[in-house]
This record gives sequence, structure tokens and C-alpha cells, in this order.
Amino acid sequence: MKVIDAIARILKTEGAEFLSAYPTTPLIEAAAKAEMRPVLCRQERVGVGIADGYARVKNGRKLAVFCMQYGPGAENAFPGVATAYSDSTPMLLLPLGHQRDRAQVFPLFSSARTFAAVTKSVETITLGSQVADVMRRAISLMRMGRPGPVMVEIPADLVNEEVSEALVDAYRPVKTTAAGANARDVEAAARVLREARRPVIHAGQGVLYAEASEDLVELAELLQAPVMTTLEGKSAFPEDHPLALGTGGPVVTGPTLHYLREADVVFGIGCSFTRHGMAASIPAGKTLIHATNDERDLNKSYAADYPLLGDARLVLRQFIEAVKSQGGRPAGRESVRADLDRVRAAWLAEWTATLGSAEVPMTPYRVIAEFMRAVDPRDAIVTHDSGSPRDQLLPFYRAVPPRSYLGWGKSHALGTGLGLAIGAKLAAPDKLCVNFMGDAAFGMTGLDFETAVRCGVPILTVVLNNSSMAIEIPHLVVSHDKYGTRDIGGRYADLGRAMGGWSERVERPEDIAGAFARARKATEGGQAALLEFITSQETRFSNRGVLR
Ligand SMILES: Cc1ncc(C[n+]2csc(CCOP(=O)(O)OP(=O)(O)O)c2C)c(N)n1
Ligand SMILES: [Mg+2]
Repeated sequence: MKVIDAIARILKTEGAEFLSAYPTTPLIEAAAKAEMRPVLCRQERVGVGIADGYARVKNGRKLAVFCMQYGPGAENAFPGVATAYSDSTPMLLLPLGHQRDRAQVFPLFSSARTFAAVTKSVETITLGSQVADVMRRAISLMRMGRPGPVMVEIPADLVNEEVSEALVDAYRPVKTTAAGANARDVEAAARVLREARRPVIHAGQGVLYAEASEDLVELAELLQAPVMTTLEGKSAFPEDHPLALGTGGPVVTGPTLHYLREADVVFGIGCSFTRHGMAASIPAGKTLIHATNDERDLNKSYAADYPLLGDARLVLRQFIEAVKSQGGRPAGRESVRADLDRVRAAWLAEWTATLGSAEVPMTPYRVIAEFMRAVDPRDAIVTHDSGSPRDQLLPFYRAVPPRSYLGWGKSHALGTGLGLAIGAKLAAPDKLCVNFMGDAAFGMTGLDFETAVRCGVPILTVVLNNSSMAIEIPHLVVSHDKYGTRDIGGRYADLGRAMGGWSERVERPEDIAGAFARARKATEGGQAALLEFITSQETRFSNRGVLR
């Protein structure tokens, strides 16, 4: 059998349900022959995003793959791969490589060299007989410990080499393992957490990958401790829970700001505690308990008073047992919920007028509020894009079940949300999968809306069109006055229709609810839908940059 067919077979054995792809690579044909559906994007960075969104929704339990050609195909995938790397998404990238007699020669592009900086591992198959070993190594690394994108480069002249069928028949799906933390460390940290006056639990996406949301709820209820999530961890804790503080990222909910400032002990679980513009910083003077599955995170941006290494679910189970054996719920936690209710209500009261505003052009906040009224968060998977839409959606959208929101952005390439939404829909066809993007974000990747149309992946794309890069208002001042540098133009509903999708343009707040209902119906009928809302250049944000 040929090497390329061996790879397709191994992907199937590992449970890949489809192949995100862009030509030219013989893997597309090999996958089709092996009854695996190729989903072809319009550009590689979106193809990577499709596999990324799929991997996130499946928590890496199913194999997500993207393949592309050597040189330009691999080069054009870069922003997608960098995003997956910075957010630790478990996915497999399969670029073709140049043929072996010239692959090392200037100026030919080498994926192995270039992507080494943005992958967890990259390896070139140098002999056909190695194919199973190389694939097993890559997939094992991708899945274990801190996940991440891995790459296997396939030299173009290797694909037709013969390998023995027995080698591929013997391939078994990679088995993985995870460990809990050092028991004595847990004991000490649990004591500190139990005795804290004002503890806050800070949950990251490690809780999502470990599928540990129920365990997190159990610990929070046991301690009566409020829980915030990171940008990537949003939906790890149900945001309709009385102990939910909401998300802390580039913008911060009122409760997160209040409780994080007041906290004496912060327990980071499944998070990296990275200092980053997309993360709420931890104010000084806290006792930090930090549980992560990657030692590189410990003592990285903050000194950890109680470092713990382990899988989020196993560590949460250990904490639950330790807290119980130390006497269970601590005293003095009776008023936590009522206090939090008050703080939440006071914050929301500051925003009631904006969220319900009747102004024209409309504020994006009104669009978000109407969306939340129209759609049960249990029925949807929502993601943002870079720019103001992220900062408007993040604090107010209430994500409930795990993975009902895809928060992303340790690298925040404009245009990423569209591919993630397509991938989410492939992973969860019964959900309404929605990406909120600005008009500049649409300019980056919007033509891949046609991928959703053509491939029958009925997502809903919301374009918040303010004919501007509003988030650049503080950065483009003189240049805008003199040369109009923030202005951009376009009629995106027209484009959506021209690409074969269902679309509407909405200009008045009273029309928002009806438009969402019609768009949802279109997606349920199998059509990809695009709603263009003509909005103001909104500059109000919830505590943006307050915790930097
Ligand atoms: C690839 C890439 N280039 C540049 C940026 C910087 N950037 C972030 S948001 C933004 C403009 C956003 O405009 P738009 O999508 O229209 O949203 P708005 O703020 O107007 O609501 C830019 C240039 C980025 N995040 N990614
Ligand atoms: Mg804009």
C-alpha cells in the first residue's frame, strides 16, 4: 500500500470523522477513497481554524486534522497554527513537504523548520516504513499533558512509496494517561483554601479538556467559593450558577473584578496564569494555589505559593476529598451567594440602559442582549472574533454547558472565529453555532462563509458592521483625522447572499429579535446564515484593561 493511503487509514483508525483540507495534496484523494469526507476551505488559515474549532468542542477526544500543500499552502496556514499553539489546541497538521532531493535547499520552504516555533512537535517522515511510528508519536504528544498542535510533514516524493499493509493493520489508536497531583501538596493547599476568608476559584480551559465541570461545581458548592473563568475557560463553570463571577479576560465582569480584588486566596485550576492582554491579571498580595498539567506554567508570571501538577479533573477530585476530610464546608460562608447577587445586580444595573438601548445606529450591546433573549445558551455554541465584538460579548454572554462558548485568543488573529464556528458545527450539528465578527474581521476571512454554504455546515455568522475599526480609535487618531485610516466599507449581507447563503441586513433595534428568529430557522433548514447589523462605533466596555 502507498504511504499516503497508510496515512489515511491511520487517521481513520484514530477516529478522524472528516479531513479539513486545501489542495494540492494527495491526502484529499486518499481520504476520500478511505470514506473520509474532505472539507475544503477557501484559505488554509480557515481550514486550520475548522479543525481547531472541532477539536475544542470534542475536547480532543476525536482527531482533528488539517492538510495542505508544501510552500504556499503551509505558509498560508500560519495564523491558524499560531492560534492553535497559543491556545493549546490538540490537532494534527499534515503539510506536504518538498521532495527530499531539494527540501533542504535555499529558498525552499520547510514546514519542519518554520513551524517548530508554533507546534508542540514537528517531524518529517523520512522513510515510508516509519509512517506508523511517526504518526503514533505525533498523536500521543498531541493528546497527553498540555495538549497542542502537532505536525507531520510528508515529503511529496514519499507519498507513493510502498509500505507493507501489515504495518498499517497493526496500528492501534494511541492510549493516553493523566496523573493527579502530589497528595501532600493537595493536603496543604486544600487547608489554605478551606481556611481562606475570601477564596476565588480561577478556572481555565484545562477544566474543559479534562471534562471536569461537574467536579468544579461540586468543589465550589462544597466551599461556597465564587468561580471566575479565563477567556479560554469560559463555559467551564455554568454562568447561570449563583456562584459564577463570569469571565475575566481583556474585559472583566463586575463580580470578577470585585471578588478578585478582595480575594485572599486564588485557586487557579487548569489555567496557565499567563500575563497577557487577553487575561485578567491577578492583583498583588494574594496567596496563589496553582494547579496545571504543565510545569512551564508554574512560577511563570506569578510566584506560586502552592504549585500543583496534575490533570484538572483528578486534582479537583483530590481537593474535594481533602476538603471533606478536613471537615467539609468551612464556617462563615452563609452570606456568599447573597453578597454575590448584590454585586452582580449592581454591575448589571450600570449596563441596563446600554443593553436595552433604542439608539440608532444600534449599539452592539443591544444585539447581544437580544440574541441572549432569543436563544437558550444550552442550544448554542458561540464564539467571538478579535476586536470590539470580543470585548462586548465576553462579559455579558452567559455560557452554561461546557463548550457552549469558544473563548480563544492568546494569539488573537482577526478572522479566526469563522473557522472555529464551522468546526464547532461539524462537531455538534444539533447546536446553533454562531460567530460574532466585526466588519474588519470579515475582511480577513469572510469569503470562507462560502465554505459553510458549499459544505452544508449551517452556521450563523453575525457581522457587527460599524464601517470602522472601532477598537483602533485610540491608536489611529492623527492618521484618521488626516487620512481616514479607521474607515472601511462593505455591504456584508449582500456578500452573504452572493455566496449562496441566507442573509439579512438589520438597521433598527426593534428588528433584531425577528431577524435572529428567521436566521435560526434558516440554519435549521440547512442554510448558512449571515446577519449584518449596522451598529455604532461603540467604545464603552466592562472594565477593559482594569486588570492588566
Ligand atoms: C491578523 C490581525 N491583524 C491585526 C490585528 C489587530 N486588530 C485587532 S481588532 C482590529 C480591528 C477590528 O475591527 P472590526 O473587526 O471592524 O471590529 P470593531 O472594533 O470595529 O467592532 C485590528 C486591526 C489582529 N488582531 N489580527
Ligand atoms: Mg468594525
